[in-house]
Parts: sequence; structure tokens; C-alpha cells
Amino acid sequence: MHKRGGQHRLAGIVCVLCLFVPQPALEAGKLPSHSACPPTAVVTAVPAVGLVPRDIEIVSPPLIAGEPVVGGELSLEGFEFSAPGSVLTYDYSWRDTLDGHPDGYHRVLSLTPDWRGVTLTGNVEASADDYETTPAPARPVRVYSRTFSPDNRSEFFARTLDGSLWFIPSSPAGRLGMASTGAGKWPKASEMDSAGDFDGDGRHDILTLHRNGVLLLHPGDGLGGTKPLRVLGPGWTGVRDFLLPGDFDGDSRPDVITRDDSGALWLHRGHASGLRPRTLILHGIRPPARVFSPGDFDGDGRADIMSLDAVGRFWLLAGTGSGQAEDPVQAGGVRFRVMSVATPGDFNADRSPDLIVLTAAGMLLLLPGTGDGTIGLPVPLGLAGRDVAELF
Ligand SMILES: [Ca+2]
Ligand SMILES: [Ca+2]
Ligand SMILES: [Ca+2]
Ligand SMILES: [Ca+2]
Repeated sequence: MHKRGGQHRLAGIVCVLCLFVPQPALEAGKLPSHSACPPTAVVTAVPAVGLVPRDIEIVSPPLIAGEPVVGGELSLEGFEFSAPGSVLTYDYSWRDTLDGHPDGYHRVLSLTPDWRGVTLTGNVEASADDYETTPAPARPVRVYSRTFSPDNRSEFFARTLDGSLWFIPSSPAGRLGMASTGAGKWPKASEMDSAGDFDGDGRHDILTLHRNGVLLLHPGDGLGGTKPLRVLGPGWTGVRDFLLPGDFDGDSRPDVITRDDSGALWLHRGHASGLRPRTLILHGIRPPARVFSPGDFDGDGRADIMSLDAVGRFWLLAGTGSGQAEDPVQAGGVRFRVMSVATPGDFNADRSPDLIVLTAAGMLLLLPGTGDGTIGLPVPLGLAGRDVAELF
């Protein structure tokens, strides 16, 4: 049972100072009368020479438990000190790489967005009577967020005409949070989509499709940028666009769905080192203005596909969970002339995935999913800048 030791530690410092205050010589067996120095076993045991250091050995240093992800918690665990015959108390401290103490002296540290990118280590000091060990440091960890924006909340992306990419997280109230931009320009792609975590490292990724028929994975680094890109396979010529439903066939690996020029939808099942050859999901959907995947829109636990027709109606093509889709059913009565559609997952934190659309008038609207496969009342989020070319 470890106690928080901050107050004990302070008392220890006061007592050490007391040793340097001139005091009458102690009679053997009697305690000092100075009121700031409570009697201790050490003083009574060795009265004539004051305190004798004891050995407190570090048997094992602490480990940082918990995932170092924004919104999570870290705690110091697994440490062991040895001091035979003494009752130990413990002090905890967290240090960043600049040796600051950003959040005081707690065993558990809550990670806010400010922590992203910071390398942290935790220390535990043990003390017994008036002696302390040197700090036992834990192996450092670097804090990341799963998303491209630091908040680790649902987000969508806006690509501008000059090729830069903005990450727009939701606010706690389900509105627009603080947008940030990634480093540099993105390669000119005919299609981009956010993949969630495509490669399984816990950080969200982006896929881009290029006119030369190459699909690229841009693995997110959890710090707002990307790691070196990977080619997911050539031979994507004739692919008009693609969508990322998560796991569409129920094997727990994320898949890719493509649409060809005839409007047919194809499933490319993910496996350990890439994608398997495509299998047909549906022949051409008429009229295929846009196709995208919101995740599980009807609440049956299986990823779904949606389409938007030329007159602005939304359709749900419910996934069967085994790589096929049901016939289209209209997803409620909303109807918009839409320039672009983003699939941010659950943006307003009511546990149902939502859509965000850019209207022809330049307005960003939240189209909340109701959880039963339909779209609820649209919520205006604000005006998009004139230079927004695409949402995803
Ligand atoms: Ca990833
Ligand atoms: Ca799969
Ligand atoms: Ca579903
Ligand atoms: Ca929602």
C-alpha cells in the first residue's frame, strides 16, 4: 500500500534543518525538546551523534503503466525499495525532457492535449524516517494522439486549393474545435480519405489515390504528421474513387472499397501485408454521385456504405458483415446540394456516426446519424473558407 508522501517529505526537510540549529547537548536516553522535530526512533537509538543514514535500496525502478495517448492516464507502478525495519513512504514526480515538473507530484498523470509530443518520465523516491533514496526513474514515454489534431477527438479534414491539409476536431459540445494544419503540401491526389488506424499502430492514417493508378498509405505519426509512406499496390487505374469502411468483411482487418467507372463497388480485403485481389460487392449503382462510408450507420455493429444521388438524397447500403451490402434504402428525408462529404465518425459524441457536408453555399453542416440508419436534423457548423477544395 503506497501512500502519497508529499507531506512526509516536507517534514523530513524541516527536521534536517533542525540539525543545524544549535541545541543543548542531549542527555543519553532523552529526547530533544524542539517542537518542530518530532521524536523519532533514529534519534533515540543513537542520541549522541544525531541521525545515521540508512540504506534504502532500489530493488526495481517504476514502470509507466497506461498508454501514453492524449485523454488517457499514466501511472507509476511496479517499483520496489528495500529498507529492512523501516516503514517507507513514497514521493512521485513527472518530468519532461527539459526537466520540468509540469504536473506536480501525483502517482497518476492525466494527459491533456498539451502533452502531445512531450517525452515524459516518472520518478519515485522512497523515504524512511529522515532519509530518502535517490529518485528511481522509469523508462521514458512519448505522448501521442491517435488523431492528426492534438485533441484525440473525432475529426475531419479539409484540403485547400493550394494543397495544404487542415485537421478539424470536434469541440466538447460537438461543434468545430480548433483547426490545425499539417506540415507541407500533400501530393496531388485524385482522391484522399482518412482511414482511421489502417496499419494497426494505434495512430490514424490517410490514404491517397493517384492518377497513375497507385494507392498510397500515409501512416500518421500521432504527432500531427506522417511517417514514410507505403505503396498499397499498383493497378488501381480505372478506379474512380475509394472509401474506407473499416472492417467490412468481419475479419477485424480494415478493408478498402473501390468504385470503378461503371459505378460498380469492389471490396479489397485487408491482410497482414496489404490488400487481397478485389471481389465484387455491387454492380453499378444508379446514379452514383458520391459513395462513402460512415462506419456503422444503422447500429447493427457492421460497417455500412452510403451514397448520395444527383438530386441530393442520401442512401444507406447496409453492410452484411461478410463483405456484401444490402440494397439501398433512403437514409431519411434530408436533401442537399453537396460539394463534399466527410465521415468523421461520431462528431457530436452521442455514440452514432455522423456526416459533415460542405454545401454549395459554402456552409459546413453536421448531419447527425440517429443510430438507426437515418440522418437527423442538420446542424450548421459555420462557413468554410473559399479555398476549401474538399472535405474527407
Ligand atoms: Ca496507423
Ligand atoms: Ca476486413
Ligand atoms: Ca451497419
Ligand atoms: Ca453522432
